[in-house]
Order: sequence, then C-alpha cells, then structure tokens
Amino acid sequence: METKVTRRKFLQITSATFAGAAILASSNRVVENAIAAAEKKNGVVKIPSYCSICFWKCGLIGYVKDGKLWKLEGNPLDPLSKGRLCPRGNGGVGQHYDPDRLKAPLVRISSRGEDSWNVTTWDEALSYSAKRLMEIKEKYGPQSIAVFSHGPGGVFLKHTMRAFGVKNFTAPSFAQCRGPREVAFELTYGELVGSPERTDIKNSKCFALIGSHLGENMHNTQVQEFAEAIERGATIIVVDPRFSIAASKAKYYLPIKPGTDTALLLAWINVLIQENLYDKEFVENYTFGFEPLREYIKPFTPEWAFAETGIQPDLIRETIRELARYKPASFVHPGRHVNWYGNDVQRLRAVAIVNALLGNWNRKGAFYKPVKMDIPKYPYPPYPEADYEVVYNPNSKYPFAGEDEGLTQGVRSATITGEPYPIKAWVVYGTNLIQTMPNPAETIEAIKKLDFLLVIDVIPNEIAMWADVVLPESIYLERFDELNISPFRIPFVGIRQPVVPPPHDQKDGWWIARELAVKLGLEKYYPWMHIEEYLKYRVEAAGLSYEQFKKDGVILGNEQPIYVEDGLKLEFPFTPSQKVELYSTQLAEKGFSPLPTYERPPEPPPGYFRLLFGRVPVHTFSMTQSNRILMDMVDENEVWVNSDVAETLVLKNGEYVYLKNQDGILSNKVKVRVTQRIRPDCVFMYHGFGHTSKNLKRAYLKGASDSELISRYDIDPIMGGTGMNNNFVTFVRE
Ligand SMILES: Nc1nc2c(c(=O)[nH]1)N[C@H]1C(S)=C(S)[C@@H](COP(=O)(O)OP(=O)(O)OC[C@H]3O[C@@H](n4cnc5c(=O)[nH]c(N)nc54)[C@H](O)[C@@H]3O)O[C@H]1N2
Ligand SMILES: Nc1nc2c(c(=O)[nH]1)N[C@H]1C(S)=C(S)[C@@H](COP(=O)(O)OP(=O)(O)OC[C@H]3O[C@@H](n4cnc5c(=O)[nH]c(N)nc54)[C@H](O)[C@@H]3O)O[C@H]1N2
Ligand code: SF4
Ligand SMILES: [Mo]
Repeated sequence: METKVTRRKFLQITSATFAGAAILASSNRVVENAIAAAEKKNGVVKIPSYCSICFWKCGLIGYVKDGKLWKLEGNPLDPLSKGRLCPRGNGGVGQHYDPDRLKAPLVRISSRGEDSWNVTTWDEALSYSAKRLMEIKEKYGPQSIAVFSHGPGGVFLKHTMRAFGVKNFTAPSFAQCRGPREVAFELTYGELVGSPERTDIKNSKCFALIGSHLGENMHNTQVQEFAEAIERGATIIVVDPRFSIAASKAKYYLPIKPGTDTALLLAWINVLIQENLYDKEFVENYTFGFEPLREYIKPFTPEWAFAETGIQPDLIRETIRELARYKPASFVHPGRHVNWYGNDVQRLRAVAIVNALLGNWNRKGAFYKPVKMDIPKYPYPPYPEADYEVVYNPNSKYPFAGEDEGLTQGVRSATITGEPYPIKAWVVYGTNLIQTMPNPAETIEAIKKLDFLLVIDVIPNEIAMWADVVLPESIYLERFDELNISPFRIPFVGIRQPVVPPPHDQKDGWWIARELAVKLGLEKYYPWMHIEEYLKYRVEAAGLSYEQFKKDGVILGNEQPIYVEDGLKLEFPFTPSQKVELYSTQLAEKGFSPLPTYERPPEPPPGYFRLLFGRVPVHTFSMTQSNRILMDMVDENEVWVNSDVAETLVLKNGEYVYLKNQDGILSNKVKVRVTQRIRPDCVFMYHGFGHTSKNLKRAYLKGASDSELISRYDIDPIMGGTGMNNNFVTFVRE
C-alpha cells in the first residue's frame, strides 16, 4: 500500500505540465501538513539529508515508518529543492529496495569480463586491494594509479589516494560534460559558471537555451525556476535540432542544423554590434578587445549564418533583438553537457561574448554572483609531494585542461599505450566508465591492460563487472557523507546522514576510504575515527550548531550582495587584462584563435543520420535503470526519427530496429519513435539504456546504448574534452 502512494505521486509529477506543477505544489502543501500531523501520531520518523540520484544535491526529508523507508520529499528549508524533489529524487526509495544491489564485497576468481566471483569479507577485500595497490606503487610508482570518481562520496577516497601519492584524478563529469564551458568562461571572465549554474532564470525576462533541454534535464532548482519563468511570461528562445520539452514552452524555436551553433552565435554578435544593440557602457568600461571583435565579426551576417544553420535571417535578427531588448535581465544559457563536436571551447567562448555584449554579468535576471558558506577545512597532515606530471596532459598538450578533474581520455590512452608513462591500476568510484566514456571498446581494451581494477559502486553496473575487486557502498540514504557546500544565491550547508541502515553488508564510502588508508599504512591521515567527528569539527569551526544541523538538515548563512543591483562592484581580477576578454589574450598566447571560430560539421554519409542523445526526465545517466520505481515509468529508450524519413524508409512507430554506426558497430534493438519533433538529418535517443550487465535483471538489454554507437570522438585542442556528437547511424532490420 505504501508503495502505491509513492507511485501515484510520481505519476502526478511526471505527467504534470509545468504550469500545472506549480499549482500542484501549493495544493500539495495543504495535504502535506495534514499528512505530517497524522504521521506524527503514527510514529513516523522524519530525517533530513541530501539527494544523490543525481549530483545536484537537493535537500530531502526521509520518512521512516516502522523502521522502513517509506517516502522522500524535498526539505522546505533547503534552497535547492525548496521542498520539492524531482521525480528521480522521489524515486530514490527504489534504490534502497533494489533487489539487484551489490550486497557484499566481491573478489574476481576468473578472467576479467567474466562473471564469477568470491563473496568475501570486508577485511579480506580491503587487505587484498591494499596489497595490490602497494605492489603496483612499489613497482611503477604512485603515478601508475589513476582515480575516476563522480560526486561528493568520492571525497574521502580521493583523500586516501592523495595521501598514497596519487595525482591522476579524473571524471567524465568534467571531460565528457561541462569542461569546455568552464574553460571558456574562465578565459573570458576569469570565473567559472559552476554548479549549480549561476544563471538567474528566476528573475530573467528573456533567455536562450542552446541544447540545454530543461524539463528533460531535470536539475531541480533550474526546472522549478524554468516553470516560474514560463508562468511569468518570460521570453524563451530554444535552439535545438529536436523539438524538446523546453522548445514546447518557448516563444521562439530555432530548429538548428546540428553542430552549427557557433555560426548562429557569431551572427547574433554581428547583429548586436551592427545594430548598436550592445551594452556600450559595459563594453567600454569592462571589456578588452572590442575593436578586433567588431572587425572580425563583419562577414558573419545572419544571411551567412542561414546557409550554415538553416535558420532564417529574420528569425536570427528577431531573437537577438529580443535578447537585447531585455538586457541586462536576459542571457544565453551556457549549457552544461557541452562536449559536443570537439571545438566546444570556441562555441562556449561565443556564448560568453554574446553575454558580455548584453552586459549581464552579476546582473539580476542573468548571471548572479554565487556565494558559499565559509566552512573551515579539516586540519589533515599535508599530502606527500607528488613530483610528477599528470598522465593525461603530457607537456601540457591541452593548455587549458582541468587539474583536479582531469581528462578521462588521457588516462585511458596512457593505459593502452604506456605513454607518457604506464598506468597499471584504476580506482573507480561512482562512475560507470563503460557507458560514460566514448568508444567503450577502447575502455575495455584499456581495462584488459590493467594490473588491478578496483570499483566502488552500489549496483552491478558494467564497470563493476570488469573489476578485480568490487566494494559495495551503502546508498546515500544509508550513510553520512561530505557536507554540501554548493555555491548559490545564499550561502548554505547541507548534511547527508543515514535515514535507514544498509540492508546487507554494504559500507559507507568514508568508512571504506578510511579502512583502505589504514591498510595502506596511512592512518595518520585519518585523525578521526568516525565521520561524525569530522563533520562536527568542520561545522562547529564555522560557529554553527551540529545538533541543530542534524535536526534541520540545512543551515543558511547571511544574504550577501549577488547582483550589481544590490551594490556589488564589478571586477574581473582573474583575467590577464583584468577585463572581460572578448579577445582572449590567453588563447592567442597558446596559438589558438583569440576570437571564436566556426567549423562546418561533416555531413552524414548517404543513408546515415547524426546521432544525438540527451536526458530522460526520470533517469540519471546509466545509474537508475535498476531502480524499479523509475523503470516502471520508463524502462527502455526509443530512437526518434523524423516522420518524413520514416515514411521514406518505411519505418513504423513502435517497431524495433537496430542502429549501425559509421564504423559498423551494431546497437541492441531499439524502438522507433516516429515524430515531427526532430529534423530529418539526425536521430535522437535517451542516454543510459542498453545495459549489458546480466546482473541488472530489470535493465539488461532494455533499449540501446548511445555510448556503444559513439565510437568516434573529437578532442577539443584547447582543453582535451571529447566531443561525442560526431557519429552517424543507419537503420538495420532483424
Ligand atoms: N533527468 C536527468 N536530468 C539531468 C541528468 C540526468 O542524468 N537525468 N544529468 C544532468 C547532467 S550531469 C547534465 S550535464 C545535464 C545535461 O543536460 P543539457 O546540458 O541540457 O545537455 P545537452 O547535451 O545540452 O542536451 C541535449 C539536447 O541538446 C540537443 N542537441 C544535440 N546536438 C545539438 C546541437 O548541435 N545544437 C543544439 N543547439 N542542440 C543540440 C539535443 O537534441 C537535446 O535536446 O543534465 C542534467 N540533468
Ligand atoms: N554516451 C554518453 N556519455 C556520456 C553522457 C551522455 O549523455 N552520453 N553524458 C556525460 C555527462 S554530462 C556526464 S556528467 C557523465 C556522467 O558520468 P557518470 O557519473 O559516470 O554517470 P553514470 O554512468 O551514471 O555512473 C554513475 C555510477 O555511480 C554508481 N553510483 C550511484 N550511486 C552511488 C553511490 O552512492 N556510491 C557509489 N560508489 N556509486 C554510486 C552508479 O551505479 C553508476 O555505476 O557522463 C558523460 N558521458
Ligand atoms: S535534481 Fe532530482 S535527482 Fe538530482 S539531487 Fe535534486 S531531487 Fe535528486
Ligand atoms: Mo553532466
């Protein structure tokens, strides 16, 4: 009965339109209060924590009834969730009850890739892992060990590995995600966009989404603000080859030819300058390189861009005039998953420049200045010197590669080639590399060359099935974890604490990291025995009450100015010119074009279509397809095909086909969705499906994997990220 209540609620949320959702929220509140009163009587325990079904970190309240996890809701005190979780967050209950979860430590007894294991004790699994890591370090040095991780849970493992002398840390959530955006904004403004994005959708009068498919991309706060913007009647411009959910809410929809966005952006810059629509005061006082930009941009007219993008010149003019009309409360969203074509920093530089011409930095309704709670670090002993070059960026081949979140591709190729030096062990926390890195065949080739692969996960995902040792972590609802100190409009700190105990022999990430450190002889790096000593130390060092924190789940700091409108002073101390660099001196210095360049994308071969992919509202990447609650909503992906194309190829809605890519790689079978909502030159599918791990009983071979079909990737020469939108597929029948 309890699951039924939860299920109904999910269905309500996912089927609600945005306008409807807001109404639902207020009427729900009345019901919620009534439920809360009733529940107290029934002895329901409510425990605040923060969500990890994705990495947005929304504050939640876990409801426990008779010792059992019953439901999850947003924590009303939390500024990110504002009392509401997204459908995936509500579905976190299903992760706790997932029958396929990893239940105990496993040590491989067969060759890699086969499925036979010894179920073992924690002591044995950790002793064995420590022994292997020490042998490898002894023989090849600490540089031969690489760590891949995603999410706050990896903090303690990274601490252990740093103490062990490791320096090669990487994450697909940078090199396959937002890397180019951060690099482009840092080059232009000297500051990152960051996560949560500093976009002030809430107060915006007009904004453009390029790709960014909000509503399918379900980052909670952002989607709530998007819903508010729609209700307020903000002008929304959506640029996407596919008529996304966001497009359906937009005033202007630009069905752009994939890969040509930089041409559109250059034309927008052209119109802003030619028609004198830019913010002159801002440009004069705060930017560098306007004159070279003015010269450079002359040929990039809307008529020129029409030939590239397929967007009518009038529509190009009208949309940028609209953005200019509302400046500075208007902006072009910098996106998040932006590793598309391998020249993405240049595109994102164009995005940064359009915004600079709108004079919208640190302005209400555009980009606010994020603030953060000041929480002192824990006083650990210093890490040992790691006096070697990171493996993924030899001789600074990619001059603007990230440091803490390095290049996954670089680690993988070093593992295969032994250049610039050999990588012998991977330690993988919370990232399913088989599905998140392009060209999985290459990932498997690299894995086969390793001496040791340690995976810490919660389900038997593909990467775990390749490991030598699998360590089952408790899920986020069952453990303490690092604090959430996200940059936002108001400083705040959130706690993750256990709502229920883990059901089997799973252990918390901090405990695993600490025990591993002890076995590696690094105990001095863990002056605390239990994570609560660590959390309490940090929270109390900030002058806050730990007891209150545990009770409320969130502590808010004092409001600070986040806009020029609040009296914030505009300063750009972190660029070489101490101005917003329209012309990037840093790019020029490293031999790259200092002004954004457009490269025409290659055409699909005859009979092929460009493969695009994105988010499904009720799943996160490849990590939620074992969650029964979420799978009951969407349990396979479909391939979106334009109706005219379908007619020509005689493809029927709902029929199963296989996709074959330009390199002859064949997908699992996937259902056809015939729709007007996509251009005829591309197809689209939701990422995360087509699991090949048999131990994921519900998800095994459901739908097709986009990753499998992404055998080609193009590396951004500026920062080394991998563009993955350059693959073409054709249809194959049974
Ligand atoms: N439900 C859910 N939400 C999520 C996540 C999740 O796993 N599940 N993951 C989160 C994370 S980490 C990220 S990075 C974000 C990703 O979400 P976004 O940053 O919004 O990702 P994009 O790749 O921009 O979005 C894909 C969209 O871009 C369109 N597109 C593809 N090629 C082009 C092109 O050449 N030009 C243009 N203009 N559009 C194109 C596709 O049709 C699709 O609509 O989502 C976040 N939100
Ligand atoms: N083909 C393709 N590749 C992509 C993308 C795409 O759209 N298509 N998107 C890119 C983007 S934007 C991003 S951000 C990255 C994301 O890349 P990843 O972060 O690698 O995402 P997942 O593949 O979902 O891997 C998450 C893994 O963590 C495990 N996990 C979940 N919770 C926990 C936990 O509490 N503890 C531990 N230890 N493990 C846990 C899950 O079971 C899963 O195996 O992928 C990128 N790669
Ligand atoms: S956006 Fe959704 S899944 Fe992500 S943390 Fe928030 S509630 Fe959880
Ligand atoms: Mo991402």
